Amino acid sequence: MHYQRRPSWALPEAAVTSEHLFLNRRKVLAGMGLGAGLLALPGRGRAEAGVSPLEAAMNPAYADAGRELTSEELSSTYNNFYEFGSSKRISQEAQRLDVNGWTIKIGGMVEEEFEIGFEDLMGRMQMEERIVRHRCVEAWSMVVPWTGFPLSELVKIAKPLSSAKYIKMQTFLDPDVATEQRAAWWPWPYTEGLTMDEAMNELSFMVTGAYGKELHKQFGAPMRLHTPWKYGFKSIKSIDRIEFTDERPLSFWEELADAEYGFWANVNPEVDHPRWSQAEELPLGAEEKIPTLLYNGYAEQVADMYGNLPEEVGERFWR
Ligand SMILES: Nc1nc2c(c(=O)[nH]1)N[C@H]1C(S)=C(S)[C@@H](COP(=O)(O)O)O[C@H]1N2
Ligand SMILES: [Mo]
Repeated sequence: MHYQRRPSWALPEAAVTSEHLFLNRRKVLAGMGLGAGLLALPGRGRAEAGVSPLEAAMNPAYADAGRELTSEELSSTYNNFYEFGSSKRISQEAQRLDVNGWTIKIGGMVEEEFEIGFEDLMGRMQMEERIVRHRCVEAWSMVVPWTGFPLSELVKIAKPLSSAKYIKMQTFLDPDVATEQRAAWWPWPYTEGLTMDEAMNELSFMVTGAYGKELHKQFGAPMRLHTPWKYGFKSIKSIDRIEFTDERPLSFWEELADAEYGFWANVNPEVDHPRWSQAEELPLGAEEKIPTLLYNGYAEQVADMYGNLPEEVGERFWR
């Protein structure tokens, strides 16, 4: 990757943060038409424009999550990435992941199957930044500034057939690197899926960076999904395979415990997990719990999609 600026890891933390916030303020202003030509060039991909993740323009619709940003120190040292172990402290283990030469296979019900290099894909995308809430099914939450592009843009490149009803995504499989993948009781590789409507929703986001830097490995480098209105386990990390299908994909946690972790997993404070309440959540670093919101507070963007769901989905829709 050719960076216009010094890579972020070469900067002391304090400098990174202030520079990052400074850039964002400029870009939000520009996005609202108040700045002086500082917005990233519209219609141009990252490689073409020769910009780094630091250059992504803030999406003004998601410039403020209405809650305090979670510090990078906390969010990057408290992770769920079971490939590297079932504790939250896997950030060191995850550094074993090698993202050089990463490719993504795209197949199933598409006009033509293909494989694309991560760098290539990035070059074709208009990068943006969004600050969004994340609610884990375990009742902790965080607010992170992600960089990336809408999943819908990737779907356009993939050219699914009109008969495709779902998108299925998978994480890499490499037990040499991910030690927990040697344990046979897990249904590796980690798999997740969305309906095509959900995949095309503006909130479905492919994350390739966080806090104005390249994505840390423990966050799911080089590319992970983020669906902020669903419980966190839907937001699959380190994706290397995408398939379009007319059959509902069976996801990792659903296969393990379908009474607890369903396909839909939409956030709802009124439907408890079988073993705990979902009414509240504890933001990482906070002392006190806060109320959990319907669709994690994103009903405006997503509620429309669920008007005609069949009765039999019932409670499963919320877990
Ligand atoms: N491949 C993979 N993706 C995953 C997981 C995982 O174990 N493996 N955990 C999920 C869960 S439960 C959550 S809450 C989020 C955590 O993301 P974070 O570590 O960036 O906070 O990632 C999700 N994506
Ligand atoms: Mo989670």
